[in-house]
Amino acid sequence: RAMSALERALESNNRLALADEANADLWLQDDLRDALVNNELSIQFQPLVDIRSRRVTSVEALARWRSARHGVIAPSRFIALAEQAGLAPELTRWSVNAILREYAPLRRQMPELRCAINLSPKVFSQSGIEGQISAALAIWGIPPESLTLEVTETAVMDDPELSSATLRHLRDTGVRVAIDDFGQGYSSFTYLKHFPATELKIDQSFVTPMAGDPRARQLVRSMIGIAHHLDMEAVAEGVEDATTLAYLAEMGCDIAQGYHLGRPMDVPELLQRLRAQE
Ligand code: G
Ligand code: MN
Repeated sequence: RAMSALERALESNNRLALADEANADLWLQDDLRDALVNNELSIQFQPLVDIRSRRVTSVEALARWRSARHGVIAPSRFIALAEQAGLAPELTRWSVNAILREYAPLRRQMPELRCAINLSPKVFSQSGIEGQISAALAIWGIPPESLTLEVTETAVMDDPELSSATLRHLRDTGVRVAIDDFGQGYSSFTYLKHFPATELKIDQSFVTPMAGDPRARQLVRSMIGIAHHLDMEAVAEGVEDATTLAYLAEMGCDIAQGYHLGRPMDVPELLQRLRAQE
């Protein structure tokens, strides 16, 4: 921190810079490095519900960083920080293992419950990601069919050839692949032609306003059609009320996720929820 203040001081007119004014992101990156080593990140699970049977069929693992110094930091923020700091590989390694460690005992109680993990877009330029995931599955005794990897369109568009080759290899081992936040950001239908995904997750910006917005509904209906015509399951993210869930059921959407069905929760709370459904 002193070094970064010195650097800025040398470039400033008055030759003065205070360390506590130094780039806040650099501090955060430092603390994130420590957080990874000290296990300060925790995992929560959000249920995904089969719309027809109303049963929880899968959970999405979401990382949480509660920092003693900075409070709760959203995943979108610390994942971006990790990428800037070149920590994406460490974060991926940490989260894959931390998630599977908590998921393994859950799966032993409920063998048909699947688990979804979000992959950072940077992961595809990292060598050995396939081996890393297969090794982690073997260590925790989890069959590849129980794991879904969620990747955003943007991740795919960064390097369509590399990412689809990597995902194809993983898909061949039985791992499932979901296109996350579909419809958000820039996308192209070209990649959908060859992309080995098993499910399409419709971005919450279309789903959340459905109850009061006919155009949002028509877009969601169309996206469900795209999913089904390409032999993918349609998943709606950000379902916040019963009206939306009823629309989705009528449209033939397969899976729903959102605050109306369950917020991200820790394992004891999730177990309670799963027992209640039994
Ligand atoms: O990008 P991805 O879809 O993986 O991000 C999931 C994020 O969306 C999580 O941070 C989760 O807490 C949040 N989320 C989940 N369900 C809802 C919901 O119903 N409404 C809103 N606003 N956010 C949600
Ligand atoms: Mn996701």
